[in-house]
Amino acid sequence: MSTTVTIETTPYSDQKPGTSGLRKKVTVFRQPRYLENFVQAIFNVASELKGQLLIVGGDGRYYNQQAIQVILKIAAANGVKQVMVGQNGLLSTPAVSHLIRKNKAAGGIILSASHNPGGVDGDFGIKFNISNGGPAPTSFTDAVFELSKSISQYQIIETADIPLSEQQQVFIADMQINIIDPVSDYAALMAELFDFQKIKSMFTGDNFTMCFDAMHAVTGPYAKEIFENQLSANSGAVINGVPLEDFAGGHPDPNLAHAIELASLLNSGLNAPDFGAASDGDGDRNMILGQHFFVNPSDSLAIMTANAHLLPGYKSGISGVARSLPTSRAVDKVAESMGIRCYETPTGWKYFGNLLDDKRITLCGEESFGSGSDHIREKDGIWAVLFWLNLIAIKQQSVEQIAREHWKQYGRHYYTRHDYEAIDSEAAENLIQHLREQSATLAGKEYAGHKITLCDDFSYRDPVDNSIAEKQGIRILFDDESRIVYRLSGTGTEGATLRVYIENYVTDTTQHTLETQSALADLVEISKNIAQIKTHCNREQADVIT
Ligand code: G16
Repeated sequence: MSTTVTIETTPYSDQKPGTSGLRKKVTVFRQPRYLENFVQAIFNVASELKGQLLIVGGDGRYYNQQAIQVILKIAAANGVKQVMVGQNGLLSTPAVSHLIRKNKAAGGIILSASHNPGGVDGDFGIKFNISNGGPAPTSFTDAVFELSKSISQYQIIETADIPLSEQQQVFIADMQINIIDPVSDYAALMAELFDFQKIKSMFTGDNFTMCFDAMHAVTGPYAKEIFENQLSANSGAVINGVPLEDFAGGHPDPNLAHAIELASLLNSGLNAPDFGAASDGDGDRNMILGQHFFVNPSDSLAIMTANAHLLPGYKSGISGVARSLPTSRAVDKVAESMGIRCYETPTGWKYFGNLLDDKRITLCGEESFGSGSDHIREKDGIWAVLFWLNLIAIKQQSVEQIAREHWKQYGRHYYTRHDYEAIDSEAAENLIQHLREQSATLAGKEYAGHKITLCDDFSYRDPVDNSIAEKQGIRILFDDESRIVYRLSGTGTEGATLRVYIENYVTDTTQHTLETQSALADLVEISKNIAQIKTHCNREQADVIT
């Protein structure tokens, strides 16, 4: 017989969620009552969960299954009526978002630290999604943080762990738990949005080949079912497809620095696959590659916007688009020519939720390898891959041809992000503060022929609920449509990460074949000078350049 017990606890002071939930080292999460405190704080704030359905799953990283057991027992003690859990504790972030919406759940808890490394000494994370399927807004995460600082007890049902390896129905006290296939509902949604028959014919009839790198993270089972089983892609189309607790020691971040096996395959000459893609730990990010060709995520959003009407799920057109502040302004050019609204939001998918719910936008995306649409309320890695596959099948063009034609029509935004990682937090804050202080006086100044027209600290008023987000990044606009943005990452777990985003807009097609870093070299130097990066952070060069 299982009974609810109340456990006395002491609060922690560091449970402030960042850009996307609470992310910390596993060793931090494993401190006594650390996870329990945070989960109880979620249930206290999300009182709507009582008597309702909750979705729970994660990216399979170390501590995923242990955390799910704790969440189930606390959920039962807090009056949740029913929980859906992915088999083996696995659910991608987009799949959770879809399951919340499809089953009218009151919310979902996702265990993931996204693209951060996993394992005993790696990172872990937890975030709450609300009933629209999207990440909880800042007002919610602020309330959880406030509560976590004074929490004195939590409720839990002390009972044996629930086996998660079989699809079955079990109970903890009165709470029903359904352990479900993580893939099938999500795959069915994808088949509604895209022309699976057309993509399949490309694989079976045209000898088209692809390689998808699941990076030993959550998308392996999704990719195998959708690409290999349903779309008959070439055998071996999915690599690193078995989810592992430590991602085989890798960094499940779909970019050229971390998806090295995939990148070298696509650059391997005559036998290279026609199309390459990768996703991250929890399956919401994507990287798109052609043979010897990288699609910048900001360009990907612009190309999707320009072509969405060709795809079944979007044939009635799109209402508008949104991008985060640091995402390049390539999509703005498309929106302008289509006569639709383009919103600029702070970094974080949560800011797109209201715009999607209000039907102001259909597509949205971020420079951080994220794109998505109104089909769910999270960014979606496999969705982006299917979007590109469907587009290639329709246009019968290579990835590179599609991108180059796009640049010809709309101009090219050369774009790069320079990350200075694990710098001293105080030094990073000082650098930003220094920029803020300078901002009023920078307009009008000229650096190597680029004249500054505007410098400010970006703030955003949500047009739907009028909430305001301030201090979201320093942006510097130049008169030739080039731009530099500075902000501190909200997802790291060590010190601070300064991100510097640099772009330049070029309409002359004869200048569209330059190597990105050389095309932006002068602006990179300007970005170092204006922010005095060496003085503040003692760094000559960025640690990661994407
Ligand atoms: C999260 C957010 C994204 C954001 C990204 C980068 O992605 O969901 O909206 O763009 O972090 O954030 P930052 O620059 O603050 O590190 P993910 O995939 O980590 O959940």
